[in-house]
Amino acid sequence: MADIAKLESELLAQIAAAPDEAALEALRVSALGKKGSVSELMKSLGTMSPEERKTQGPLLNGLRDAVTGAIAARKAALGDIALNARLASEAIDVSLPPRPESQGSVHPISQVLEEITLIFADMGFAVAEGPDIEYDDYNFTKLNIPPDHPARQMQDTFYVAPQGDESAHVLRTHTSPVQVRTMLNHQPPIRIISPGRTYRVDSDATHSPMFHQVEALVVDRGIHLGHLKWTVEEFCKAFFEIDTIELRARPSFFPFTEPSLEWDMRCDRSVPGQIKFGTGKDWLELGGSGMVHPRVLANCGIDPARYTGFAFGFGLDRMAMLKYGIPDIRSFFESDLRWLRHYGFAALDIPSLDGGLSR
Ligand code: FA5
Repeated sequence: MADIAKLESELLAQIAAAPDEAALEALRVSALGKKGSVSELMKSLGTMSPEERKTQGPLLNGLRDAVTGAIAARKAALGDIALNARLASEAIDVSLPPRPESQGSVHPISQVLEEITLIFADMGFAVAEGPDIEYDDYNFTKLNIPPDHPARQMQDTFYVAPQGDESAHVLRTHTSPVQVRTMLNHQPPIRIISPGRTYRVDSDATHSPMFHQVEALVVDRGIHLGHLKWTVEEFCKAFFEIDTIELRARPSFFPFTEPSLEWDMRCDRSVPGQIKFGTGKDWLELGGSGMVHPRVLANCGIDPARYTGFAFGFGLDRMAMLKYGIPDIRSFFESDLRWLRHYGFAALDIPSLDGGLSR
């Protein structure tokens, strides 16, 4: 018994003093391995008389458990020590000035987002936001797309695991659920844009599984299609930085707007690799829009007998591609520094309506 207690205290002292994981592993093998000191003692149980086994068995089991527990505790402590040492050695002082040889630049998506926000702020729009992981109810049902409705197939959806409550969630397939969030929380007048990330099961040169949209929503008394047309027109003139543009509205279908329209802008693509706006015989697709469906207003607590509204949703990445001549949407998200140096914007050149959006 004295031997067991002595062995235990020796082993526990060695374990506590083990300087690293390799030394700890060597100790584990020498105590608990096939031929380890503790294992050998455990084997001797088989040669003992039943009486001896009754007294020695619990003592030996206690020894084995104490050594196993001490090794696990030391292993966790050594892991913490290693992590803290790594955190200390890799610490970055974010208050240091930038190195002159590594100049950062603004990503074209951030630039375009800044430009669009500025244009709409000038027209009196506030910016509203919503989460990337959205209620299925807000992404679809409240927007007049009930479960099992074929319109759900218009957008290939990433469904996500339950988020700890009863509600079904998705990665939002468009920025339109921000309309729902805004209307549920505010009565008209409403005038918002909501730029942000959106997700669909989609990937090629003009489609990305993660992309950006900007949504606009206006709800008030007497809002009509003329307001929608004027807003799209003014926005396009400011964004593409040209005074004359020609827009074309095509009838379309979205379950959450009635009537629904898609907008095209006149352009000239006769010179390969170039695009000129406001002239030419080609048309460029901008995005979808329409008058907010009365059922959507009612679903969100707004009286459709008193109020009407318009909404539109444009692809922000596509607008950046058009404005800055970027041929492939996937390159936005490849984190290639050479690409960013070519297409990026100087960090301190903040866009302004009078100083130039894209200087
Ligand atoms: C919508 O998402 C509607 N929520 C737009 C809307 C808002 C209509 C308000 C009416 C009222 P659509 O699925 O057409 O519509 O997408 C809008 C734009 O997002 C497209 O014109 C396109 O520019 C962009 N887009 C769609 N899928 C992708 C993708 N996978 N990658 C990049 N851009 C995409």
